[in-house]
Amino acid sequence: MTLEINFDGLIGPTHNYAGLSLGNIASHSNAGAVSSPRAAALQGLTKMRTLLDLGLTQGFLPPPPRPAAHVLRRLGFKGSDQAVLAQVADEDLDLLRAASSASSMWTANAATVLAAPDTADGRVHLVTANLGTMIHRSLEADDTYATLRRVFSGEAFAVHAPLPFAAHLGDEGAANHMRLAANHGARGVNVFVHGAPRGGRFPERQALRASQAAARLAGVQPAALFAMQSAEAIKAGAFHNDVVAVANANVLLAHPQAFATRPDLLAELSARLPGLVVIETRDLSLEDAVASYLFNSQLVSLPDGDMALIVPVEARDNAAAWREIQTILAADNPVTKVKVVDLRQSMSNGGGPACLRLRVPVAAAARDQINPAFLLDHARLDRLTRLVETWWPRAIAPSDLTDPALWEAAMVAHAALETFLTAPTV
Ligand code: SUG
Repeated sequence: MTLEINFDGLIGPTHNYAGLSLGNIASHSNAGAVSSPRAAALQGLTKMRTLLDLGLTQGFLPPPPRPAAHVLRRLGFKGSDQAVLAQVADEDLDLLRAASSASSMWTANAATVLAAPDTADGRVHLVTANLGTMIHRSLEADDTYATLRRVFSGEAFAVHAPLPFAAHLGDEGAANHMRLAANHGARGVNVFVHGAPRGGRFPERQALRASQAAARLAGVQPAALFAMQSAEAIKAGAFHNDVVAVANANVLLAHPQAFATRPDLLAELSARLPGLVVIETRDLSLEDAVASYLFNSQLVSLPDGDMALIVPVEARDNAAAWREIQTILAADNPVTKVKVVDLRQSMSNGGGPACLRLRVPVAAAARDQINPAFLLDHARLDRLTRLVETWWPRAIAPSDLTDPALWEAAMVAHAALETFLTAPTV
């Protein structure tokens, strides 16, 4: 029996609104606001609890140390962590902001995951994303690679290093990849969604060559499909495909303007996957899709075989999106349940339910090879919640990013988390 495990990013102690992501409307419009790392992390943990309560298996990935003094040292800054940070605060505030971002929380960008039935050697492949388009995100890649090797250390997994960093090889991981299959254990069709330099006002982050490399590294078979994002979707603020489409097992939920190559893609998918269910919204503008994050819902298979949509409160509060959700629930398809989750802290930086999780499909033997420190049950979730309540800062204003007291508080929080990870599991 193959299960899909959702690994959510634990939101880190420096979560803040620095407006770092061009083309991400929420990040842009909340630039300079006061964040609450503690509330953000608790909202994320409550989402994880919702999934556990639905009977699903839940894991998490820890945030890398931020501010990232260890990365700044590679740029020539010297001395203790505090000395490095003080020097960067003085010389290059933008660099300090990039090094303070807690953006690793959006683990849909951590790696592209290729399921064991679809790979040449029958292992689960994780290709760490280089996130090369945005400086603050690119600083995550090496730490993410180390974390993935720590979590998925068994031979059932192949964890690949990030692709070389180059504008032509931008790779944003699972946010631009969809797997469609009769079920999680069956051989599937892998769809890689990419952009291209088309002269639009926003960057197109995923390069076709990067997607091709991920498919090649894992030996994806049968041949993967490559689909171009529509320029209109990117222009409306869909900086990743998972802002306008989500797939689970044999169901594809998408905005009709998600793909530049929609007719070809849908025809090819239907030919390859008998039993494919395509749900497209009927009356939702791209603007409402981006504002509500309806397509950034998690679409999950429940133990009883039905599917649930885990939607952000913004999708409930957007009249057009909520109507579409009711239509989906009433129609003849596997989606029978909706759960509404409050992720406002993450949403204000453009991260919805699906951004916060990396899906890893595993058969029982592979499941046993996952480092148990990164799997959660209710007791461990309670412990993690208490840890966040104790150590995570309550608020970060933009000016706090240069405050040594914040750096110290973040280091203490990271150390407490490391103790949690290395303490015997309960
Ligand atoms: O890369 N936001 C992230 C949001 C990523 C969402 N992930 C998926 N769609 N899968 C990004 O744009 C904002 C950080 C800031 O502005 O401080 C940010 O990086």
